[in-house]
Amino acid sequence: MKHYTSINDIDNINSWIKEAKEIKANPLKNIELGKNKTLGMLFFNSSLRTRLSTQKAALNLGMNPIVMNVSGDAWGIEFGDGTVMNGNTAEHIKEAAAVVSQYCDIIAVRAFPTLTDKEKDQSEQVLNSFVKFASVPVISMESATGHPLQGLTDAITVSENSTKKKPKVVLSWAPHIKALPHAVGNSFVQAMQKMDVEFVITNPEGYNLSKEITKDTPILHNQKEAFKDADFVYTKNWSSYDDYGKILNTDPNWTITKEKIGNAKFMHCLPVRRNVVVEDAVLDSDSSLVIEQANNRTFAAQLVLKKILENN
Ligand code: AN0
Ligand code: CP
Repeated sequence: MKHYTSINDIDNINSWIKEAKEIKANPLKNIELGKNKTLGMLFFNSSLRTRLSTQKAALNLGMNPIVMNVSGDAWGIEFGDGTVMNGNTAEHIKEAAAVVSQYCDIIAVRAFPTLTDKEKDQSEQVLNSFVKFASVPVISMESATGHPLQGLTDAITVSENSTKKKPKVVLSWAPHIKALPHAVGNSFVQAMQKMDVEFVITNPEGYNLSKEITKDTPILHNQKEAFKDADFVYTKNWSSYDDYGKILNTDPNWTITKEKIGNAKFMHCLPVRRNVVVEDAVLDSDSSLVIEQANNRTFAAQLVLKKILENN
């Protein structure tokens, strides 16, 4: 594996989960592996978990992380080919990626979708331009259509907390006041499709994720029916995919409550809006895995960095 930009880059999810658990049990075992190697982390968008856990993962491997908020702090980057650059962008990705590649052994990028231009978002222009023009491996820290570090984390967390051979996992849409990306939902779907779980998705009409992602996974528009006998309820808001980037529904009947999920474990990637997406009683209960889930971000990132360091 040269780059890690999608859940599709995971060749064997069970062996990856096993290795991540070994890293979690002994996080400093490979402290020499990344000695004198630099991880460059470029953020086009906000972050708390990804920014800190990925640095922590690099430090656990003996790497030196360097971090930049690209939006605002760097020159505006042009991604268009052949553009006459007399507008707001001052530097082309061809130079920017080549330059950063000289300072860094691995480049990690966070670049959210526009949610207004479906074609542009589907083309993953920012992430793919780094892959194309950087001379070193590239890691996605959430791109327009995927959040593979989160999806790997979620697979690890489900595996750690399973008491059954084949647990029932439900991905439920929940309301939100802002139009959010599909990336977390997409990567979670792809991760669960690789695992030995009974997996269903529930969302209102008009909110189906891309068919190219959901494939044959059942989609129920009745949340109550979907939650029946669930062992894990993973919640995330996303904007409409078909009516691209639009908010069609903020129905509070979709908010996650203790009553609805019963004994199921609750998962969310965070950040989460309390009492909009999920009520306090769920987050403040023993059923919530969200803090441990965020902890596992470090070990997922560390596994990905380790594999790239070993293979390049
Ligand atoms: C982002 C999203 O929904 O993709 C990041 C989640 C990790 N969330 C928000 O913008 C609130
Ligand atoms: N879950 C997640 O990626 O969180 P941040 O946006 O804070 O990095």
